[in-house]
Amino acid sequence: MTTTARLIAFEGGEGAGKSTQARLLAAALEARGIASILTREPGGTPGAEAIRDLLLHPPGEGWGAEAEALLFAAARADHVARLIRPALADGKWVISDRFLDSSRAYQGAAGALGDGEVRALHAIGSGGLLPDLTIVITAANERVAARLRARDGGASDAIGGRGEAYHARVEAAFADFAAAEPERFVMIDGNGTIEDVHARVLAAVAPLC
Ligand code: Z5A
Repeated sequence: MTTTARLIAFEGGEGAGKSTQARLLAAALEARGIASILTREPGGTPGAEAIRDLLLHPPGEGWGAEAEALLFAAARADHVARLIRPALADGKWVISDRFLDSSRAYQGAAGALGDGEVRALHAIGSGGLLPDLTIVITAANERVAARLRARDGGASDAIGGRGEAYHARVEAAFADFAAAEPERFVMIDGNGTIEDVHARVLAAVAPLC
């Protein structure tokens, strides 16, 4: 099937179900004959995956707020230039598990940088590329905690391991972004079964197909 190439980003807090739903959406598009690639941030290219490791398992005393934001922007610049833009130019849909709005939420709203600074880094690094649709998945804290306990057994990385207040600011930031730009964002209820949530995602994406 011929459709306009689209960039779709999944966003939300840790364990909300983004990776699961990104995978299911890519498979559903393929089943309809829509060529798509599934990717993630930080990561998606060899260089960006190497930066991911530096970010999630920092050497030494860890990164300062500015260095962390620059590393996320650098990983995204490589990802956009080497994978996302070529795929879009090829007519493919790109489904990204996290993108710019994670930097706006984690390094901007919950961290030490302002939204203007995060967007300025994105303008320099990635030409300001924005998703056609950003799907924010939210789920009740206790459900998410149970999912993460079952999957990770309490282990976390440098960012997932930050305090509750930090993660609450991230959640609030995604809701604020969605309220400010309703044409680019959709909030999806991530409670219920994986299939329930997938059906909500398909309904949100249908107008773009
Ligand atoms: N970060 C940043 O600070 N700035 C940036 O610019 C970017 C990222 C791009 C990346 O870590 C970290 O980097 C992240 C933000 C920061 N840290 N935090 N927090 P990551 O990629 O390793 O982690 P994540 O993005 O938070 O993903 P995650 O922990 O894998 O969560 P998820 O993708 O939302 O969930 P999932 O893997 O789909 O599901 C989690 C488990 O729940 C799994 O076992 C599923 O089978 C299960 N699951 C999913 N959905 C359901 C439902 N509906 N019912 C029952 N069980 C379910």
